[in-house]
Amino acid sequence: MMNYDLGKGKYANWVVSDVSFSADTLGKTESIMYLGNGYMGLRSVAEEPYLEETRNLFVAGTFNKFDRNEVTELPNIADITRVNITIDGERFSLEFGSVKNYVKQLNLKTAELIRSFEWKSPKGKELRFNFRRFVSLDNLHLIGMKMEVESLTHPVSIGFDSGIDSQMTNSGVQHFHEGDKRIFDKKFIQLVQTTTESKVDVVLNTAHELSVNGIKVDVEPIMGMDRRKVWLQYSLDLQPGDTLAMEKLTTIHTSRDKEYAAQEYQLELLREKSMENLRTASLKGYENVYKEHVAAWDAKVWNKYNFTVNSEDPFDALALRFAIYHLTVMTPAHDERMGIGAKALSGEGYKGHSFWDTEVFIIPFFIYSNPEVAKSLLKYRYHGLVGARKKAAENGYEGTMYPWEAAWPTDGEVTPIWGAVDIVTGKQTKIWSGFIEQHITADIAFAVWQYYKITNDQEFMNLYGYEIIFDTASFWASRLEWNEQKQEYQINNVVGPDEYKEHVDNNAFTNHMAHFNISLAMKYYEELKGKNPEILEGLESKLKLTDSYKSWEEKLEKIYLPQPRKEDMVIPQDDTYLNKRVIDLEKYKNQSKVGTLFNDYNLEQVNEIQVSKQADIMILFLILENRFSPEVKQANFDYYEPKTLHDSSLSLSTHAILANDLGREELAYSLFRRATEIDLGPAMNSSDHGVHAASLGGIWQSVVLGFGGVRMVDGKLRINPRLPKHWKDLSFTINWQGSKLQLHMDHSTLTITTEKEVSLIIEVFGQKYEVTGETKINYKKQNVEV
Ligand code: IFM
Repeated sequence: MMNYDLGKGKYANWVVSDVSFSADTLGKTESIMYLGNGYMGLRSVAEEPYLEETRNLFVAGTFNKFDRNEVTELPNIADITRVNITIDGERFSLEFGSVKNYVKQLNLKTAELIRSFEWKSPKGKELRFNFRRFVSLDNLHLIGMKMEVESLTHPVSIGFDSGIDSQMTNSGVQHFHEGDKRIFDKKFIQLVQTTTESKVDVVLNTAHELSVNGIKVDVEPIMGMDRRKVWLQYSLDLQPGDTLAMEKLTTIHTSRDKEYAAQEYQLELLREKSMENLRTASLKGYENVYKEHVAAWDAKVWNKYNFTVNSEDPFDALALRFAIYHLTVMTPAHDERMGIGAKALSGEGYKGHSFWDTEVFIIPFFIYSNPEVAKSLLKYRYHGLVGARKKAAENGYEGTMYPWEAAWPTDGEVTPIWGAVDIVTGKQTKIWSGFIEQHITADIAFAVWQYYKITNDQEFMNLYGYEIIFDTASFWASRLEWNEQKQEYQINNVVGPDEYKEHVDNNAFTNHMAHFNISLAMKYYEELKGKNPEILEGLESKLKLTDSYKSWEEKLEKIYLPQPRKEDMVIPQDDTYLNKRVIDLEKYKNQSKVGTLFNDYNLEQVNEIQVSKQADIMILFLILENRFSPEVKQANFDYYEPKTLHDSSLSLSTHAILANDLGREELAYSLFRRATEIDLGPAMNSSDHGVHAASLGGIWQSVVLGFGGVRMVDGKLRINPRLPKHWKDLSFTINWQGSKLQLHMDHSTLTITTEKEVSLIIEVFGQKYEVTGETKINYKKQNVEV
């Protein structure tokens, strides 16, 4: 059972806890409490094994394709977390004996996993266990684990074996060749494994330190080796009151590590280097490397972003911290060749692939809070031009057609073709997104534009940004279909953001975004022609820009952009949506688990009903907000919100922001709360395959773009705060065009503090202000965006 208020004193609202052990619902805390640093992600599985556990360790970017019928995925690296413990020769497990005071918790501030309880063995011997674990943010290759066992009532003999186990699979798929295993000096263990197709070498090293009552003990271990496994077995006796402490430090390095992109790689050297890293960490000792990790979290995360949410309900602050924790651990900020997985690095779900989730839901956090990381994520898409151009060519288009799901940048499209069972035919449902969910190409161009406008990073644009925007525009120009009868360009046979509508014509989101993409390319082409023609010359041979421009110019004004209907201002989501059957959705709107519609209908039938899986037009209203009037937003929110089941985790936060913009404060807050509960809520199975990365970005968006009202509109900063009634105030730091702004807002005053000598213009509820130093603005809230 989850609990969110166990953190006390300086850790108040920093601790996520599970206070009762259940061997049947392990997935929840394994996922939401997973540890990571962007280089790797370690699921928070118990040390002792359970049948229903999912023991995962992923290293970003190490993709491997098992065979030609599968798509590439992040392989499950060897496990170092399992410890087989015996007490007087009997296996320790919480499924035997009895347990008291069980608490498993993630401290978000220190990024530490702690599990503690008292256990009475079936023979009546009582022991106290305390496990700690961290994945270092200071040394990206390092994992620390500590186990303390105190004998409470009897003399006991405790035994455990622990090492490196590469018998791991991804749901049965073994991605590795077995490599060398070795134990040095009966202490330092090394195991090498190599992926079967991509040939990535992974080297793991581990070592243990034992102490009793704080005094180091040298216990001679028994060495063990088996197929894909190497370990040390220790045993020792404890008297009542004695505490055994075992500290285990592990390092992981791979041939994918960034330095080997630029320098020669040799496995032997990697083995030495990774072992050296472990020896250095071991010399420092567990507590010291842990302290360095905590200091890194303070410096790189908490003190940098400076968030405070002052709410009558402390959960709100915890939920935002939880989101920021996850946004940090999911992001491979160290390597621009890697993107963010839709399930982060927390589970096998979506195979570690990146979707539009990054550009539309996650990148805004980094653009405003840590632009260097946003740049790295956009460079990942720049490197992905290779795969995206391949996809365009394979489909008969020009330019850059980004894959719906992306893995290694050169891979191109990696969306699997077959998915869940069709409840009518019993066959697998075809996943059309990889073929026809195409809006991602414009979403990426949009993200580049947003990054540029918020950071002013001209160098990025010159080197990468313009090329992405031009070449994506060329894709759209070649993708448009001329309708002779209507004398307009259309985009037919797509899946829009709402994935319950397949093979639709003129999805409003897709058409508007394509139009935006082409008009942006034209604007920059014209701007560069005047100001910086060398950039255009540089791109001319690669992109045939002169011809492209002609085609953009010829087509732009003739693109069909779905418009509000006269009678009720509703914009058709696509050509047929508004003519489909309307059914009573109450039962599905009130569901406690997503996707219950599929208990009654298959996807083909859902396609014929006015029901949406997720926000579609509402995202358009959020990201291209000044294309639509407040009245149109209102009318469409009223029409589509009741038809949107929020069966995708990418939905609630967008509707929360729109509801808040429209002055529906209570609805906005309740949608926000539901968004926070996607991973944090009481449902014990919803995160089994991993956390919902986009939704975590959405939580930040709801707070900063929604309640905080921070938006970039046409390159200008607008701040229209609308805090929930029970929030006293909100503060955080953002970056705006190269300088840091500290924002503090309550229900009537917005305080902006700029860096020294910085002066800028911002708009607050329709009024322009020049701000410099500390500026207080008393504002009067308006309900609908002006
Ligand atoms: O990108 C999303 C999509 O919008 C809905 N299905 C899940 C994908 C990955 O999160």
